Amino acid sequence: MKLTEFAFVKEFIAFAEAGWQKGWHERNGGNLSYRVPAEDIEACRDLLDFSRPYAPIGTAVPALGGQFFMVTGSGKYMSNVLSNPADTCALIQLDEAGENYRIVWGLVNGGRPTSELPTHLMNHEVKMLATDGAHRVIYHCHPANLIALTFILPLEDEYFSRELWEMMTECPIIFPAGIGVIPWMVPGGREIAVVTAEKMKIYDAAVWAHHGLFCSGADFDATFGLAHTIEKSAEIYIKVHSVVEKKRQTITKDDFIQLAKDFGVTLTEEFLK
Ligand code: 2HA
Ligand code: ZN
Repeated sequence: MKLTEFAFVKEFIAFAEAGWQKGWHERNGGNLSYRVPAEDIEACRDLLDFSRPYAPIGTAVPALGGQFFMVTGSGKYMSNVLSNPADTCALIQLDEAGENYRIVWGLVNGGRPTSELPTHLMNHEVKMLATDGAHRVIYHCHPANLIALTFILPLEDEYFSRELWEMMTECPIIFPAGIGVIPWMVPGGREIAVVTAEKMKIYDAAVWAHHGLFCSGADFDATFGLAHTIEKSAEIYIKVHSVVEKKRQTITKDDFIQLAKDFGVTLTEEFLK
């Protein structure tokens, strides 16, 4: 059996292709990572090569020490994952300290894991601890409508959360905590990773102003679904405000309270002003 025949790798590849089809991954934009369960690693261990050297992650994620992650490669195109996963993706293992990684499969023509590896791993650490190990997927994409909103709305969690909730009735059920907003920062390093991980302690999604979106989820479907919902909601905002300056009617605070009650979700109260 080849690694690409394992269910988790097939799902990873299908996810990358779906994101590409959505138009969220121009050129080498965006990246994806999956914290692989220990039993899957046991099942594919014979296919892994543990001879490659360790390299620094650029940050420390001690709670993730020893774990394995499927990641897209730095500079690789999401559009090529389906046709050539072994060239575009890697399975990496962290050392026990969670400070270095080594490639155990993939990137067969050279290269490194995603340039956003510090943010991916710091988000994985935060979400693993916050969800008792449930969350395993971290996804970064460049969806146009959400990025457009970062030029229009105040860069505050409250504005983004409330406006996105208002655009589609099921949004507050899908992201009841809301969404975090991070001002423009240089991507690719530890600094943006630290700020993003702080937001991910509270939310399952964070927007990087004028750049894109990060989402976390328990599985591939939930994570893709969250990104899709947020971007669709942003698209509705753009459509509405392309026609009128001000909404004629909307979902009200009382509507949100009723919705939360009936669906058994807790909405972040300060966003309901
Ligand atoms: O090019 O999206 O944020 C990959 C990225 C970096
Ligand atoms: Zn990006």
